[in-house]
Amino acid sequence: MNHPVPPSPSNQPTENAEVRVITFGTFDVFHAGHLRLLERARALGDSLVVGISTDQLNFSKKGRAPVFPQEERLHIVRALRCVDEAFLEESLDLKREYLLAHRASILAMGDDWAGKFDEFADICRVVYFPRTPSISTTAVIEKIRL
Ligand code: C2G
Repeated sequence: MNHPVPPSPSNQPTENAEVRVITFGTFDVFHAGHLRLLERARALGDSLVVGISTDQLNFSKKGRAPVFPQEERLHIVRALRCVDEAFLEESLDLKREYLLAHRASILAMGDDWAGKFDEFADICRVVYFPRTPSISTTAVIEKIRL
């Protein structure tokens, strides 16, 4: 179930303003769960910008280097039809700066982050989508290892 946080005035799109959606992720060993998240996020607005975790940030988040280096993950995500723009996310602490810099109206994330970004409801709408069950980068890596 989506957990929309009530919209607030500041980044709210006026009548004809472009609804800019933003999301963040590592998107390593890209799979259908990642694609479904991006397509659902894009469908919320007029454009989608994606923050791709740097290799260093991923290491600090997950304690391991990603399989695909940041430039390749950035290239893959930028090539997707549902993605209008992508940039490298250097730190989890810069979210508010990224939201303002990209004039985001909506922040969309998978519900494994449910509630974690509600603090940004003062500048944009925050939406959490149900994760795609039974697929994850970790499970893909395990499968390949076997
Ligand atoms: N996702 C999903 N279903 C899956 C796997 C992932 O919907 N089966 C979603 C996640 O919820 C996330 C996005 O796909 O919204 C990217 O997932 P990850 O690459 O695992 O991203 P994560 O490491 O959680 O990074 O600043 C926030 C972080 O950068 C998020």
